[in-house]
Amino acid sequence: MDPWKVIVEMFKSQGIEYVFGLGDTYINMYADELDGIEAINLRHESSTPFMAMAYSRLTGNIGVCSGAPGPGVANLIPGVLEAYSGSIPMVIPCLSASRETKGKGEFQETDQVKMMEPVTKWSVQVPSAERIPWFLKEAFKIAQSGRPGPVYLDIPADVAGAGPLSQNEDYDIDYPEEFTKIESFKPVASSEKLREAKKMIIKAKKPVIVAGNGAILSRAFKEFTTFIEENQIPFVTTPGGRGIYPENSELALGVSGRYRSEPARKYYQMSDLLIIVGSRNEAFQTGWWKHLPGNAEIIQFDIDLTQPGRAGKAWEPDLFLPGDIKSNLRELNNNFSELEIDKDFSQARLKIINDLKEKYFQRVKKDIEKDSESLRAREVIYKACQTFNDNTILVNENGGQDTWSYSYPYYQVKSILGNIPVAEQTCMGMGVVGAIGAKLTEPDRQVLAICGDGAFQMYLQEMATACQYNLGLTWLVLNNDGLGWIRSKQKSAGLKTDTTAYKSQPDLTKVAQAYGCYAETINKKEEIIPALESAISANKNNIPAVLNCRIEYWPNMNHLDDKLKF
Ligand SMILES: Cc1ncc(C[n+]2csc(CCOP(=O)(O)OP(=O)(O)O)c2C)c(N)n1
Ligand SMILES: [Mg+2]
Repeated sequence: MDPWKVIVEMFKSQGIEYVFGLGDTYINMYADELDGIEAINLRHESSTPFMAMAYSRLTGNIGVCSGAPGPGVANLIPGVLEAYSGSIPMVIPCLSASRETKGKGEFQETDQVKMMEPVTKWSVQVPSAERIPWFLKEAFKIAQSGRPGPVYLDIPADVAGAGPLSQNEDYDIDYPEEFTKIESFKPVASSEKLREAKKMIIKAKKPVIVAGNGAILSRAFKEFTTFIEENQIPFVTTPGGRGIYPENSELALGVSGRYRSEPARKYYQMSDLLIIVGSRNEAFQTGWWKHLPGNAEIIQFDIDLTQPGRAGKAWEPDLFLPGDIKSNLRELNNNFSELEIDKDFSQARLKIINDLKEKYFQRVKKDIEKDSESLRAREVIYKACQTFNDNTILVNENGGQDTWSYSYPYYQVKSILGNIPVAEQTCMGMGVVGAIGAKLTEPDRQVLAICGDGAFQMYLQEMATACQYNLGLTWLVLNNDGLGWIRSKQKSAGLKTDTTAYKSQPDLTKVAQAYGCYAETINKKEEIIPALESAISANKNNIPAVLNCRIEYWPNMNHLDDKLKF
């Protein structure tokens, strides 16, 4: 069997359904008709890791992307960096220049392994065709074990049987017949530690859970549900943890850290136990490590043994539960039934959060109903959340506009896996392109990407991909004619110049129509809901939609009002 066929067969053995790339080299996964696995051709290599990330988040499976030798591989870097920071299991097999002619001025020769090293868990060159199965098997293990992440496999042309001088003798290799799905290792904490955790939980009067991306990565949906419902513990999530449990539920308080809203801030600050489930306590999650409630003890669940205390001494957990989050929560739920929660405590804390939420929700409603001359981002997002159904997948993008799509209750993620966030590197384009990957993976769910005009224009060529594959998703473009987030930073730093305004801006509605999307401009509040409904109808007919929302110009972060004061 030729090496690429072996690679494709091995992907199939892992249940991988798609590979994302560009069909531009004469020997790779895209050159042949693939049987049982689909090669999705995008318009730019930089988009391919974002598609793979969305696929992986929604399925829990390995994402696969690739680029052509030299510049094609270089174009993968931003997205692979994003996947590395988001702990997304990915395998990236790419062709490289033949070793037979190394150093002689071989076409597109460059050190691709070194390029990928800082942004992957493992970056390695495959030395011979017959070792391909071994390297792929290792890649599957490494990508999924411990804290997951991307693996880069460099396959020189001579190894792939395409060297300019000779065909490699080992070109015809055997497919390992016995090859089956590789499961990642799921270690569990000791039962003493789990018992201690349960004791701390029942003793606490105002515990709060902070659920992060790690909870999603371990697919702990069922176990998390049982855990919070049986123990009646309110929860916040990091952006990465959104979609672990519905936010339109009694115990939800929205997003933590930079984006938290008033009820979350107030309850969190009075809490006596933080239960951190799969979060690295990064700057955004912790308000730059300032949000730690003075009287709280900390329990931290994480698969990665380097996490405890990583955010600083104050964040050193009182109890660290190493291991797979799903398995640890399952053990905690199934054992220690003699340690019962105190119903008086749980009722008291529910009353606190219900009161906080009720007051805050009334303010939000008034804010939304307020008359305004200009179109406000928060109002568009609030109405989008009401108009799209509860099972919608919200895909976030980086930029000032995300202030509102992360803000509870302006947008509430109402379903399990109802959100694809950008990872901690917040690479612009992740959301714009990730949304296409989401719709491809989940064709029966509505997909809504909320993005700025800056991020949208970085990747708008992928509208063609969405049209080509008949993917009915909606991009809600919050268009403020420039890089609003940077603008606000420049203004608050007292800079006199504004280098962020787009003084020449195409009509994004016409651009989208030219690509084949349904598109509409929204200028006024009355236009919001009819436009959203038209987009949803277009999506039902497998037509992607772009809503070009001409939102107010905001020169500084005052548009956040008191909601985000820490
Ligand atoms: C690839 C990349 N380049 C630059 C940045 C820095 N950055 C963060 S937000 C932003 C502006 C985003 O503009 P837009 O998408 O229009 O959203 P807005 O802030 O206007 O709401 C920039 C340049 C980034 N996060 N990613
Ligand atoms: Mg903008």
